[in-house]
Amino acid sequence: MFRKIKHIIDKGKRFLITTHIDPDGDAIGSAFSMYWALESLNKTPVIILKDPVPYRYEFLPQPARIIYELIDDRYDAIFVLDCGNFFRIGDGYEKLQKMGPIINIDHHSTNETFGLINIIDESASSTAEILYRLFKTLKLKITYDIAINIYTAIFTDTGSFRYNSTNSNAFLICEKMTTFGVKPSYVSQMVHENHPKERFLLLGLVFATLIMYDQGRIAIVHVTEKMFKKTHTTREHTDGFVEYIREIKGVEVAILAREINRKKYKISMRSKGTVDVASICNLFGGGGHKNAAGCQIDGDMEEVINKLRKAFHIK
Ligand SMILES: [Mn+2]
Repeated sequence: MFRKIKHIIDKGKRFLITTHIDPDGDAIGSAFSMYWALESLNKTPVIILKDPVPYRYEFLPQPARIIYELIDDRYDAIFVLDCGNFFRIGDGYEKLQKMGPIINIDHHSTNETFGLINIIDESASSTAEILYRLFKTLKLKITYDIAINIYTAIFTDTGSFRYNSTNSNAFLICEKMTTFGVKPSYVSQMVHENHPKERFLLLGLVFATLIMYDQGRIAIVHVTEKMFKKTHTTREHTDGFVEYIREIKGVEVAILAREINRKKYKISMRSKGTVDVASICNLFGGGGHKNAAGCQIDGDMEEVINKLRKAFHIK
């Protein structure tokens, strides 16, 4: 598979790179490292994003060619990275099929294999880990710009080397990236200690909504449009909230419900390992990993909680 991709890259010139909406560190780090990798091979990569780069990842070397609106065009290949469902690319995703062969690289167990080439490795800590293996096949010279993006993608997708997804490759690759000049303390500070104070005002409001079920094994918090308005924040400021909830003693599943409108919530679930939250989210048409998954549920907060209780068989 990697050889096939190498052949396509060798032959081609123009490449499009994309990832999922609401991009996280692996989405951004994978897309950016792919960009810098292709650039170093004298190719012309373009990144299409449907959301702005979250403030947490603005410290990463920013590619010059990022577009936010899809323009009808032809590419020698389209790399779709870290994206389990084709629609998760965002508005206009169907158009991509006609714009070039799709190369789908991902580590979500629920990946829909929508590409012409699909490289799906559930055992990988992150999509960036798979990309690093690809870069080795390409015999690429790793630059600092590539290295810091790979490091940050692995660092964030393993929850700073704390989650189940933390495997030996995560450490091996990150150690290797430090030899190209990546400073772990710098990445950690940029990712974890660089928030605007408004985020913490929002956090206070969100934590106050905490309810616990099933003898404290399931914890739910929610965030509303009103809370965003009051604290001058947006949904990107909730990044990491659900992970805090999981830190509560005895909690097996942490849930953050974000109001999309009065009748719809976006659900983020995190598990400490015993409960497979991807299968729960699948019941609602979502997906993800065993320990981290998401979906959307229709209804007001009360209805959403009732649906969740039913899904978890809580009386
Ligand atoms: Mn990922």
